[in-house]
Amino acid sequence: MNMNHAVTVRPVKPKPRSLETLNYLDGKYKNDIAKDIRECLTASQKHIPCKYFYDAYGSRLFEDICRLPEYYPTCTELAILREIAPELMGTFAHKDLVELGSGGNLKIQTLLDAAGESNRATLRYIPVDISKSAIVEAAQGLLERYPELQVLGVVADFTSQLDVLPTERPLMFCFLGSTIGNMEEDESIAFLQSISGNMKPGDRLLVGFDMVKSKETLEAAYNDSRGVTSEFNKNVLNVLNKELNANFDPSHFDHLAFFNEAGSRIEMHLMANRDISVKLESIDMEVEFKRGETIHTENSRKFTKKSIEDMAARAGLCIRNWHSDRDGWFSLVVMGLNP
Ligand code: SAH
Ligand code: AVI
Repeated sequence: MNMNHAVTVRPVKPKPRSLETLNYLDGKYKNDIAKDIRECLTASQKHIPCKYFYDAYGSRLFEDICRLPEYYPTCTELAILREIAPELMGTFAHKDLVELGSGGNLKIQTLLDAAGESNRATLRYIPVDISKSAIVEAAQGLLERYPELQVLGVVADFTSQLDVLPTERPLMFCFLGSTIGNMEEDESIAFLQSISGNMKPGDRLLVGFDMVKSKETLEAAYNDSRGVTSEFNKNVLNVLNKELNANFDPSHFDHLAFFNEAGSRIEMHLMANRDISVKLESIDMEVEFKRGETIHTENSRKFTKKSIEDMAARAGLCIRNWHSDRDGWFSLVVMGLNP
């Protein structure tokens, strides 16, 4: 061998795998929002489905909410996740990790770190979200951090399109952040049933639940002093302006968030601060608001151990493991199919 031509071999960092995305929302989103808003703004209590919060700006605002000192759910859930991640992920290989309503990538990083590089190289992470920008931004960050990871981003509505998900490999579904609390009770049971319809024996579902606690703590989390939650709430009007060619002026509405004890839920509303008339040109609609009238924009249900057990039973799922913080503010529950 001619040593003059010897080549120094250096370990090569694997090239980040590219992100594969499947978009099942093109076309559907426009039709859904037109139909939903026509119905919801003509109801006696005007309302807007909370999935419409999450355009690119709304997704970023939610990330800002997660960093607020008053918004305890994120840091409380993360602390529990850090504790249980080694047990959940230590042997997680050759499986799919499906995250419904994935948003940013902070929480999933905790699980992926615990999986370790050799497991990570065999698993596939499948984030599912209505917000394409959230999926792309989060996945790009993950691929930088874990070049060995395979990511399949799915842009879809998880309330109606779960059947598009691959199910051939063993699965763990994650539904974190207490997003389940943004559904009505019956809706959440139907949703859990549709997940269990995609599960095989041995598959798992990890769900985050925000628990009932003092009214003061709850209301502070949705009325932060920096006004980020207010901006998030009002942004839904910008979404309607953009998607339906409407002319809402968000400054004509005030943010309102309070704990409805009887319903065990935080309610968010937008309250008209004057008499208003709004045109939504794309759906040929005009809507009047009296001063003081509200648009109900979100419910965020708060749970007890009993309400969670009842829900799992009604959905035909069994609870395998239960994890909470010391104060009982948040619970992470591992569910499986009934034996
Ligand atoms: N899981 C993350 C984000 C929670 S925010 C966390 O725990 O911090 C709720 C997420 O669900 C947002 O990213 C939003 O875009 C998504 N989402 C809301 N409704 C949805 C729907 N119907 N289908 C798919 N994604 C939805
Ligand atoms: C995504 N979801 C669980 C949040 C919640 O707390 O209900 C959305 C949110 N709304 C206001 N602040 C945060």
